[in-house]
Formats: sequence, C-alpha cells, structure tokens
Amino acid sequence: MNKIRKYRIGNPIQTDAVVEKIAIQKGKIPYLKKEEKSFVYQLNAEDRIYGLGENVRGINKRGWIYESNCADQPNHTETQHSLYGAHNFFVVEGKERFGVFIDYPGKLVLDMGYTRMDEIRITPEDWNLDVYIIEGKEILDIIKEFRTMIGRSYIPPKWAFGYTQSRWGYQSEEDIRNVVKGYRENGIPLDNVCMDIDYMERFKDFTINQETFPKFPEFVKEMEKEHIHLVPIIDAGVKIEEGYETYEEGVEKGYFCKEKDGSNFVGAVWPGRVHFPDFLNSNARKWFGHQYKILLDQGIEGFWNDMNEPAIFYSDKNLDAVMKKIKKMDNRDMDMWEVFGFRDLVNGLANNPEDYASIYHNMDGKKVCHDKVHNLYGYNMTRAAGEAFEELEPEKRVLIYSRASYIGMHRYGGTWMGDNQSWWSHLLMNLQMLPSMNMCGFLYTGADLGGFGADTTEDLVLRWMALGVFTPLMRNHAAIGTREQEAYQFIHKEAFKNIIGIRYGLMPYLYSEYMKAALRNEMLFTPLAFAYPKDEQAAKVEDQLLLGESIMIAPVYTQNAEGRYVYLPEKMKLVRMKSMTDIKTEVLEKGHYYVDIALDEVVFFIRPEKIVPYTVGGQYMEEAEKQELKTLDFVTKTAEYELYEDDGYEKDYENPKHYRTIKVEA
Ligand code: MIG
Repeated sequence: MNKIRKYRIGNPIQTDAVVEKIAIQKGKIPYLKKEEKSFVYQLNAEDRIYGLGENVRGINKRGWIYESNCADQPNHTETQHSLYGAHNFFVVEGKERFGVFIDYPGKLVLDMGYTRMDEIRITPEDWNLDVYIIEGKEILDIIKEFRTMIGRSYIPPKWAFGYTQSRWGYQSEEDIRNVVKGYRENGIPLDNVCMDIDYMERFKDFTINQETFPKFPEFVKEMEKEHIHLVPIIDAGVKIEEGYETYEEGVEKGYFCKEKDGSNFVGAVWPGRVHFPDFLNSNARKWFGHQYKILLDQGIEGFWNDMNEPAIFYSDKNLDAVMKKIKKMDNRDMDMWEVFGFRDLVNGLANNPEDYASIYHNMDGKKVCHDKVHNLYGYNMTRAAGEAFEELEPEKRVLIYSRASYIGMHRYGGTWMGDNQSWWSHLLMNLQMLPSMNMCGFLYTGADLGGFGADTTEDLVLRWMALGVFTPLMRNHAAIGTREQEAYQFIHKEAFKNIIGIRYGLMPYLYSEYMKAALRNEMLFTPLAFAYPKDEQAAKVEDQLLLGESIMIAPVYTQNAEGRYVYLPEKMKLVRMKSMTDIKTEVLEKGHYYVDIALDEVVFFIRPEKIVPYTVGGQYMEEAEKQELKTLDFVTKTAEYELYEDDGYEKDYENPKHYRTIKVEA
C-alpha cells in the first residue's frame, strides 16, 4: 500500500525537495478542506501538531501562527512567526493521524489554532503547489515515510562532531592561536575553530585578509598539527569591486540576480554593495560551488553559509527613495507620528519585502520573481556547495552547514540555529527544535551554545554545554561585543573540561546513532510522545528527548536550579557523569522524580535492555578514537548494540564492514 498520496494544484515551481517518484492523484485531498484562500482542518480538543522544523515555541506546535518565509531574524522571541528555515512538514496526532507536506517555495502561512483554537488554516500566496498526505500506524512511521521520500540526510565528516569554538571577532591568526592555546593549556578538548567574516579581505567571499592571515595555507597546516580544523564562513552577497575575480566573473557570465529590467540587483550587506548569485540557475550554482575550491585548495575542509535568506541591509534603490523622503522631512517641525514614520523608514531598509519582490531569477531559462521562490535561496546556496564538493572531493566528506534552509537542503548540508541570545529560555528552545528539525530531515544541527547575542553567564554556558554534548553540531558561538564565552574564560575550567570531555567519551554512541538515523531515515532526537504513543503522560513532556535507541536526556534549563523534574515512561538506569572516569548509576522505576543535577554534571538515562558504548575520550577526535571501547548498559538478560565505525571521511556508508555488533550479557 502506498501510504503517501500526492496532489497537485496549479503549476508549481519545482523545488527538488522530494526525490522519490510519486504519481499525482486525482480527486479530493483527504483531511484538508480546500476553501478559496486556504486549506482548513478542524481540530479536536486533544489533537496535537508536530513538526515545522526550525521555529519558535514548543514541541507541540499547536496554538500559534507560523509563516514559512526564511528570515534574517535575530530576535527568537515567542512572538515571531518565522526564523531562517521554511519547513512545511507537520503531523497531526489525535482523533486522526496524518502527515502533511506542502511543497511550496513562496510564503506560506500556517495558522495552527491561532485565529481559532480549533482550526488549522494554511494559506499560500497563490495556488501553485504540491500537497503530500502521509498516513501511518504511528507518528514515527509517518515521519519515516516522509524522510524516505525526501532522501537521505547529509552526513558530515566525523571531525565535525568534535567540539567547535567560534566567535565573531577573531581578527587574526594570533587571535585563533590564542583560542587554541586557551583550550589546550587547560586540557579542554577542542577540534574546530570557526572563522567568522573577520578573516576575509573587506568581506569578500573566498578571499583572505593578507595582513591578518599573511600565510594562510601554512596557518591551516599549523592548526592541523594541533588537530584543529578551521571552518570559514561564506556569505551569500558578492562584493561589487573592480578586480575581484568572483565579482567580475559573475557579472561577465550573467550569474547574478536581476532587476526586472535585466540589470544586476544591488543590495548591501557586510561588504557594502553586493550582487546576489542566482543559485536557482544551475549554471550559476555550479559556478559558485566551484569557488569553494579556492579555500579547499588551501587546506580547508569545512564551511558555514551565512546571510542566505538572503539578508539585505538595504538596497541601492530603496536607500535612494528613503533618503529623498528624509530630505523632505528636514527642517520640519515633526509631530510624534512623523517621527515614528521617519524611524520606520530607516528601520524598513533591511530585509524589505518590496526589495525581495523586485529581484528576478533565471531558473534555467525561466524568469521567476524572487517572491515566488524566496524559500529556496539559502537551500540552493548550500546545494551549490554540496554539488561542487561531490565533484571536487569525490573521496571525502566536506563539512557544510547553512543558516537559511528548505526541505531538500537536508541532503546537502546541515544547519545551525542562528542568532539566539544568552537566555535560559533559548536553551529550552534549542532542545525543542531538535526533533522538529529531525522530522524535516535536518540531523546535523545545533544552536550557538552559551547564546549568540547578549552577555552570557558561566552557569548558562555550563548547562547549555550539558545539552550540547548530545547535539551533532556542538558549537560555542557568540556575537562581537558580547562577553567572552570560550570555556577557558570561566572559573570552573575543570567542569568545562569534564563536560566537553564527556562529549568525546560518548562519541562511539553519538556517531553510531547519527549514522544509523541518517542511513535509515530515522529520528535522532525523539519526543517521548512519539516513542511511547500509549502513554498519555509521555505525550505531555516538552523538555526531555530520546537520543537514539538507548538514552533519554533531560537537561537543566533554568537558572539556579539544583536539578529538575523528570518523567520516566519506563524503568530506566540513571547515569550521572562528572567525567568519563567518574560515572555513577542508579536504577529507577517508571514515574516522576526530582533529580538533583549539579552544574558540573551530565545526567542521562539508559532504556531497558539497551547499551551505550563509550571510551575515556580525549583532547580531540583522533585521540579519543584510539581509546579502548567500553559499555554502559541497562541489560538484565542479554542485548546487542550495532556500532557504526568508519574513517570519518569515506562515503561507502552502506558497506556492512562499518557495522560491529556488541553483545552484553547480564
Ligand atoms: O549580520 O558574520 O548568524 O553567526 O556571527 C550578522 C557575523 C552576520 C550572522 C550569523 C552569525 C555571525 C554574524 N552573521
């Protein structure tokens, strides 16, 4: 039986989100009632809604209005409707159970019981879209069907699971050397350092500032000797500057986005005035992807793609118009409304909808307004890189993660969760976003640990790390001008050393579970509601997750808490780690508990008859890998665990040689 039904309305733009060939059905779409402007579904009191990928609010998405409209949105408050991603997949669970994917690259409003608490109302801007309805016995079956349909998730090189330090503002080789020194001298593990826009020459993509990084390839080698990977940022906008090759070539070949009249669209971002590569054009995509070679050739093996919603600080033409209006206001006796209007004019320069509506793509011969395909832009920037890496580095995995995304991009790269704040509420948001991202195919993801904006506190960083230990991307990142938050900046260096060390110790488990989830189209982080569908209590838990097959995590996310309430949906073994050599365990029956968790501890729970392979860890991935494999378990009879091992670069993922069975007998 085909559990997926596909319906087409109008003449949709191809997004390549879906890889499976699915025949289009005729007839009425089940569950969703099509009205003039919207799809409508009547909700029952007990219905819950899961999914929507990168978004604010809880695991259950009911009760708010979301918008798929990739946004450069640094305020992740619960009042927002969109963040950086557009992920139109959700599952309704209750009276009926079904999944919906709306493959539509324009702005889509998903009113999930906001206007009316008892109604879902989905409104596209026009009726050109594909709808997929997916049924299954359980939520997890629906997700697996969907994930299989959209294709295998991105698999990064293994080193990308190592702990990463980042900060906007590392200005020079010397700054980065000092970061590495700070970690190594204190014995705190580290594998990667991100390079933010500071490394470029006047913020030009694929250039290196020769004054601050005079011998870059040598510096990359020096870092390699320290077992450090450097991960540079790439921005979407290409600086307009005579003599800058990427710019000149792009202009010459006609690979930039256009105005209606065919001239190149001019926006401004960090480099000042820029053109935006037309990633929706396959030739332009290929061309841009091959630009990454400039850095690959200097020894770089990983990147992050930023500002690809795309973020536009202002456009040339809008700045002109605004300046004219402001000039007219000059020397006037303005009342308050006029002053507010003046302020709105200036604030409205950034990410202006009229600018987006004035950009045109050449989609392989077809002229398409950006409005219609806005949500595909960041996706195709990362696809450009991903497709090029396949050609440039056929034998080797390359790390890439993006800020903006759409379903389909999950095959080419990961994401990070963008500009959060050093707020306790954002630690919880990080946790709640993980399963919804996984539902949409994004497995390699993580939030800026410690928080990006605002000054952090030592306890927040420690608690956030205790969650970050488990997220595939474990990256501490902060904005320029905020309090320094590298692990060695704080008093409890020993605690940081141990918590990050636990990440390395648990790597055999974390890596195996990642690989199996990717190769089998399964969840890495699973809400209790999905795993224990008959347990009414489990369905209410919004702050615990299963990670892979063996463990449940329940991190502390409030300040000054000495622990937290935890619900055990079955008998489990509590594991309390101070370090990889100081581990205590205790078996707990199903039920509710208050579990004490100190600032310098990582606590998790092992499910019955499950195994967790681990080692003592190390200062970096290669060192950790050499250690003897041990197991933690909660086995009362006999159980097996499938360990996944490879060299971290090779791509013959399916080869059975990568699997090893570990058997434990009580
Ligand atoms: O306008 O490159 O989300 O991680 O540090 C800000 C500077 C641009 C936004 C990214 C953030 C990065 C910052 N970038």
